Amino acid sequence: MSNAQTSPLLALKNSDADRERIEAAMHTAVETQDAYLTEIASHLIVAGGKRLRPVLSAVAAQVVGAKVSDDVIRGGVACELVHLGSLYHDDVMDEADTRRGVDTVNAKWGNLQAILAGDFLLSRASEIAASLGTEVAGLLARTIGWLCEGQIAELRHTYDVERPETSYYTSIHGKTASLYGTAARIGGIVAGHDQTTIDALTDYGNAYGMVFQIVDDILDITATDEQLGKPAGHDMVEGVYTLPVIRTLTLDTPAAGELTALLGSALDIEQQRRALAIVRSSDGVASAAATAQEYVDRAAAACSSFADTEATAALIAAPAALLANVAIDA
Ligand code: GRG
Repeated sequence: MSNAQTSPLLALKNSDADRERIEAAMHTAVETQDAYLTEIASHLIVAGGKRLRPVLSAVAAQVVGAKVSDDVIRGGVACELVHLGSLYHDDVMDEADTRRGVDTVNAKWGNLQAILAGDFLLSRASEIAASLGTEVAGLLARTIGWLCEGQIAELRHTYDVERPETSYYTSIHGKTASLYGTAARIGGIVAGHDQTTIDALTDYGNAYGMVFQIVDDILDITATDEQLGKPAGHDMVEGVYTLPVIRTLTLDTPAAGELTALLGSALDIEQQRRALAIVRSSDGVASAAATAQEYVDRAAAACSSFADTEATAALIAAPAALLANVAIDA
């Protein structure tokens, strides 16, 4: 299950045409003289994906009514290639078999191919960023570092029932939000917006990314196996304790005590069912959703100085639409 299938960012008047340009630029970006490498590097592009990062770059370019230039599209594509490269590496680390409804690159070709093709995607992203100037090149390089930092922050606390919230925020800022912040910022820089608008777009992208990841983490607990396309509670079983779980663990209730005793190591099937039932019925889910709402508000506040355009309205609506996927019984 994806939490952004019906995003207002995908409903702008010229959105379909821009997405066709994004598709074409994605394929061009990974072409090489080696058909084998091109096939591996294209694998997840062909498989699908929402292309939300380049879409965000394009919408960011339009907040003052600017046309979406080819360079804005290429800047967004650089971000999407970083996203893809990180997925190639992530699937190796997780030994994942499927993604976007197809075999992962590691499952189909092997770990070595997946690592190298992931590196190749980062290389093509860097080349595009360099062609857009030193500011964009430096920003993309820094963002790749943030993704690694986010992933490390997560690894450091796997199976840690005392994982601090600060670790969770550092992790999701690095692994998810920073690339949205960068996609929006690159859209603003390449479109030639003023510095105040560029900074506000960055704040917006970061806040959007925080909502995206918190909602994803809540859905991992609350959605059904069918909706998710994988067993619910997968993160918790893998030892990745996300915000709803961290919040449940810190409650002063017997169920929280039981959860603390259960977690901390691998779970058998019965323990998985019980742990999931505890988190689902606790206040931790609503409390995590309330935090997501704070980021929705932050994203809207970041848009307060933008002109009253269709693009601005879509930016304001998008994070709230993400959170609406989480139905909380009050
Ligand atoms: C090599 C750049 C690099 C990083 C290494 C592996 C790693 C460190 C970071 C990966 C972190 C990671 C998997 C973050 C989650 C990203 C995320 C939000 C995925 C879901 O994105 P969607 O919904 O997916 O946009 P689609 O399939 O639509 O693109």
